[in-house]
Amino acid sequence: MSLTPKRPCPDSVNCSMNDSMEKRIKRISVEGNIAAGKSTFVRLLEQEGADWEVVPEPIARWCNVQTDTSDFEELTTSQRSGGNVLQLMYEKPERWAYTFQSYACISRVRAQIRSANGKLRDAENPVQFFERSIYSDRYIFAANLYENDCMSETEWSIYQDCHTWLHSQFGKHIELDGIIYLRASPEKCLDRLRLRGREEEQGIPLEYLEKLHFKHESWLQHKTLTTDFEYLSDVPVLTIDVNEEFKGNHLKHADMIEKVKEFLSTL
Ligand code: UDP
Ligand code: DCM
Ligand code: MG
Repeated sequence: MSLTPKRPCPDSVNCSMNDSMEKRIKRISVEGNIAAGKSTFVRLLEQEGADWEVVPEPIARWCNVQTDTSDFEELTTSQRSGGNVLQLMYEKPERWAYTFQSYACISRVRAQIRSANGKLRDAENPVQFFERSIYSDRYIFAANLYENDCMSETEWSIYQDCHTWLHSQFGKHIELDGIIYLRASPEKCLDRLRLRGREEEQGIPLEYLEKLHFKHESWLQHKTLTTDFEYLSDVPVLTIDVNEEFKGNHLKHADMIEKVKEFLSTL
């Protein structure tokens, strides 16, 4: 058993007065292609017990952009309805990719930081599971859009600069101890994407999922992707094949939970 924590305990956000007990939250990101099954999987984890907390991707915000509710006191219901920046991005990526990716990253940081709160205070072995991370935002999605000419050089430079700054400010609250990679073929993801039927995504072609798949593979399988965040290359990865159905299969659920527990015990 290692006596040196891989990630130093940051401060009061995650370490209460029990610092002396070296009680700290482990943070695990659940990564995977669009519609691989991440949300389904984290819902299973959430049911596992009081020591485990889940931070879902703030997709609702992306489909209905809102400012603080107090800003809308004078507005009617229809005026309050926010824009759907996910839809805008898929309809016209060269116009909206930068806007979407900036907002996706900021809203994710906000959700993940807000979550470091009371629920886990009394947990013996507190774990937070994030649905994706700011690393996949940048190195999978934003990079892919830039490489496919949906962001200009200037937009890409600004995005990277802001991302690096966000990490320098909030990194200590959202840095990862482990990654769970839900691995599925692009074809399987396309099936599930259609099954889920999120309207904004129905025009996504297989080719787009293939590009994202190869990026996930080079990051988490082949480990050939380099990032600006040195610690990331040493973060352990648990890969779970999700090509086979697991939703509603209790035997499979138990098996997956067991794998996660085993993985956590090594961190
Ligand atoms: N799904 C399924 N079988 C599985 C896992 C997922 O049919 O074993 C379905 C799930 O109900 C949803 C779609 O696949 O309709 C995408 O799953 P999810 O939203 O969990 O994927 P994510 O995009 O979060 O990775
Ligand atoms: N998404 C994106 N860029 C990001 C993060 C997410 O384009 N940085 C998109 C991909 C999906 C949706 O948002 O359309 C997230 O849903 P899912 O959980 O299905 O991957
Ligand atoms: Mg999801």
